[in-house]
Amino acid sequence: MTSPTLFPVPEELARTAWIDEEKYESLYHLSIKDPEAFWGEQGKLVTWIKPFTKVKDVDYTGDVRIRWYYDGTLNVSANCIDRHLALRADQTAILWEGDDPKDHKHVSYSELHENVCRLANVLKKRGIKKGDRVTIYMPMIPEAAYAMLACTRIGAIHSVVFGGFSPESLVGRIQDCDSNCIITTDEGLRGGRKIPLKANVDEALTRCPSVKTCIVVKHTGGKINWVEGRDHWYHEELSQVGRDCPPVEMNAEDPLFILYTSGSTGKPKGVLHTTGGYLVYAAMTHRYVFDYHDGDIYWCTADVGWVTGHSYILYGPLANGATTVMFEGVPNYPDASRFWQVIDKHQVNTFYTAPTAIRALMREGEGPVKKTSRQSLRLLGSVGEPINPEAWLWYHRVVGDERCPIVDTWWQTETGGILISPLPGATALKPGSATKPLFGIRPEIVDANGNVLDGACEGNLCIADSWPGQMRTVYGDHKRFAATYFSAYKGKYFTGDGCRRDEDGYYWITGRVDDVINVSGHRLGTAEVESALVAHAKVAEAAVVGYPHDIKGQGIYAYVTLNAGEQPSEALRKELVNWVRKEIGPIASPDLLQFAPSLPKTRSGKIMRRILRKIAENEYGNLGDISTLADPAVVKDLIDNRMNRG
Ligand code: 6R9
Repeated sequence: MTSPTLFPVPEELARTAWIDEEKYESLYHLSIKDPEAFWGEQGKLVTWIKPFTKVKDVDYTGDVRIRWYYDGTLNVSANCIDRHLALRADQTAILWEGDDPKDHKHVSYSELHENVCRLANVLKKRGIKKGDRVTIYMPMIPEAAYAMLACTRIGAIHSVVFGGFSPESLVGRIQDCDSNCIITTDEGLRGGRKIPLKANVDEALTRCPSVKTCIVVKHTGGKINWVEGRDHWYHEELSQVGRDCPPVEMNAEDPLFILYTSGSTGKPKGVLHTTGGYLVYAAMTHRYVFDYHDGDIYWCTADVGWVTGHSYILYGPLANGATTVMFEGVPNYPDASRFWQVIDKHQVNTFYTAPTAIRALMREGEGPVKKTSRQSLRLLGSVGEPINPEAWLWYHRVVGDERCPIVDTWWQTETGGILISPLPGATALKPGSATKPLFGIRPEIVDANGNVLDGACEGNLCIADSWPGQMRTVYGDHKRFAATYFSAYKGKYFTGDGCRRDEDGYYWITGRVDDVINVSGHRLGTAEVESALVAHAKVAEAAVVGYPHDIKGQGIYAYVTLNAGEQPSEALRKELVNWVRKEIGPIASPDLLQFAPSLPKTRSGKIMRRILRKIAENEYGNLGDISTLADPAVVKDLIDNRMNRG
């Protein structure tokens, strides 16, 4: 394979960035040779109540134990707010841009402080204590950030559930962590459409008796149902408490938040992050990867319902005293120029988004981009899925006017922060490659037998040693944690991703190697979609696979076998797609749904997904070995009736 064009580090950045090439090499070397010394030093990025004397205690074998800075104490909200007040009380902490281009709001660090303290007092008044789980189900409004930070102030563990998830999904996430309080909003707004958040909560709570308190932010003013005694208006509650709330002293290893994410099984896992290591890692990576300097206006377009929103809208930027933009809307409302208009309006310097958004906007041509200035931009970022070189080049040339480096950041909910990414002042770029590991990160590429491969190679991506932002457990199921991540390759963290390393030591993520698919940058387990389908009364069996999709990266392809006596029809196809949408949420709606009289199985009854994937990809000429199939005739029917003929 010929090496693609290298995009060198812009000269000015090499001079001004926190990390240049030489520094990257020497610090990386040190971080691997002496992790205790390196991470001990980085630990100073946060303010400790009681400084740590112990840095690291990690064992990837047996039960798996991961502890960082574990005799130190701190408070996350004090680090994200209070410690900045002396210098930045009036600086904008959160720059909110509404769904409607007419709406925006600057929240200063002192306003953030007051709002967070008041809400923390409300939670205390409602009986929420350290260690309690608080579910947050909100749109992208500043109150979502207040809610998260208020939890951290009193030591409650937040579990943010993406506003696009259904009542059913909300129930699962509330019950799994037994949360006793939920914070929500009357309605969300996206692209001019209303999202009935409170109505979804009402539906979910009929099955969640653990939740005694529901705090409701008035956002659209839409009509909602009210349960006396359980529901409380946010604004009324806030006005009844004081603005003084001392931060609670937390151990570095006290839980900070749970975030549910999809895996290979039907039930999402509660990824648990803890206080000290997570914050150090979020702060360090935000500072170096985005080369964050005082005064920069930084915009990450993710939703706080995903880990990117946690680490790179909220915790990383605020720990660094940044101005972080929070956007309620969508890229194409009111039109396809919105992102670029917001960049001009707020003079954004750093812009961090997902490949799926870039591909969708690319389809609209250069016009909507070129009618804006974008002169304030200095750095672009990408996250969530592999970025194809075409989209990378367009992003670089059209959006960044060939002036702005692109940091393609690879990481996961489990990793807490970015692990593989260019540093803008240090790394020459190759379109489509996440380039090099960050400090302290030891990627290893292993073959199916667990042999570690050298030099240029391709295989499964593992990480050989821990870093402070790593998840600590699956909430309530430590066995599952050890089994999911540490059993495939002994003594290593297995990421679930495939990866290639080239002759220059650059990493190229090739996508998931397990039954997880990535739809528009959102992670979904195929098993989750299958469980939703078989829950429908007319469905006997279902198999779900991903297939290449121009905009979404991967689309969802479902094969459905109906119960005896049921007839396939267009109406039923629609009904099933809507059913999944209702069971999980819009992001899980199958793009293509094929009725299959039966599924290809081995004689022992295992569905042969490899074959289903090939047919979904329209690559049916190359099915490989099908001699183990119980009934080869099944395959012919699947091919004849395939849905993807593109
Ligand atoms: C942060 C986030 C994690 C999965 C991950 C991988 C894919 C994320 C990527 C990328 C290639 C990148 N992924 N960033 N693949 N290049 N820059 O997205 O977390 O939602 O847990 O997804 O996303 O497959 O394993 P999460």
